[in-house]
Amino acid sequence: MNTLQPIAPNSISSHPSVGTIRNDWTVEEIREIYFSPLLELIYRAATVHRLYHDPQEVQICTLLSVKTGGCPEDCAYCPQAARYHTNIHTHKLLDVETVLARAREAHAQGSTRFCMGAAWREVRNNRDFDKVIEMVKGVSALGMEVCCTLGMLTHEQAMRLKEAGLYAYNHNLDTSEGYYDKIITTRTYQDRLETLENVRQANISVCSGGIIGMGETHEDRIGMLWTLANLPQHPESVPVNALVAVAGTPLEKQERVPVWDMVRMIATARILMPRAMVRLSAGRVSMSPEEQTLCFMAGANSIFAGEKLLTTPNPDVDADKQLFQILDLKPRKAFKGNNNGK
Ligand code: SAM
Ligand code: DTB
Ligand code: SF4
Repeated sequence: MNTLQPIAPNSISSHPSVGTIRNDWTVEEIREIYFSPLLELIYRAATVHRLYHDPQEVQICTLLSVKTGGCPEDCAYCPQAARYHTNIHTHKLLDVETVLARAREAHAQGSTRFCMGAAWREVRNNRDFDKVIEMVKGVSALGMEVCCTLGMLTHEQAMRLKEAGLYAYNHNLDTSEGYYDKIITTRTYQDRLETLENVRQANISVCSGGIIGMGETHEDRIGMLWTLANLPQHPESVPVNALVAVAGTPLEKQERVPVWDMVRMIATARILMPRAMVRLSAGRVSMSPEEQTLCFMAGANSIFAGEKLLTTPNPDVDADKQLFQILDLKPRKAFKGNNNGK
């Protein structure tokens, strides 16, 4: 007789709402998930992950900074804010052809999503925006999912990007509403939510997450997840970034966030937003292959590949290839529905 109980009756894995899509999570429920025993949390997240995704598939995205540095904002983590003295190579908007050449390279390396970032507070209706529109058209024509992160966006600008073929837009909440003004004072949480709403209204896939390791509390992390998971529709992509502490920024002295916190954050995001692609984003360069594996086990199914994120280093392409081989992971195809047909 087998007396082993695979799931303890009072464990979170047997919770009635495991794997259901909900937009009415309470802070208390999220807290309970976030603080549950780590292995139980990972198990539950892995279970939810398997209900909605092929666990062997990981989306490979490539980032390119199309306009670097000189940003008027005061985001305390960001090496591109003009007011901090960081050692980055600034440049104005790249040429369309340069960007398309990089996108073709990324595509040849197996990347299916190409994300272009600009150090802007917001999009302005000028010639630079016209150029970005051409970039979007060009990348889209390569058959890649094209994504942009350009700062705040109006409804009209979102519509223009959509018409050009934009697939996704990244705009992070970064942290909780309560901690937000410790990190950024030059725009509000409400501004961020409005941009996300404009993106959603234009029928563009929403990519929104945040950063941990900026001195926030666990409650702040729970608060950010609460806001994301209770949006009228969950973001299709949720990047979880570990702060990359860059010399010259106000957060330069922050200690590296423990991997356990990344795992908790990823697992909780996976349980709250089962259909989303949860992206193990910035910070991979200081994580061992084993630590990254724990993140995949906890439900991460997307990474940025390539030697650089926007301005900071990322793991070697060869090291990533090796890890994919060891774990038997395969790159996810472009434009695959987020619900994996279920
Ligand atoms: N300027 C645009 C904006 O703020 O939306 C787009 C680019 S911005 C660099 C994109 C995101 O990168 C930020 O919202 C933040 O979450 C992330 N990021 C920036 N610097 C980071 C750092 N040092 N460590 C981790 N994530 C960072
Ligand atoms: C996201 O959440 N992380 C990426 C992407 N969205 C744009 C950016 C990470 C930037 C890390 C710091 C840098 O390289 O400048
Ligand atoms: Fe500017 Fe974006 Fe960096 Fe903030 S995160 S300083 S808006 S580039």
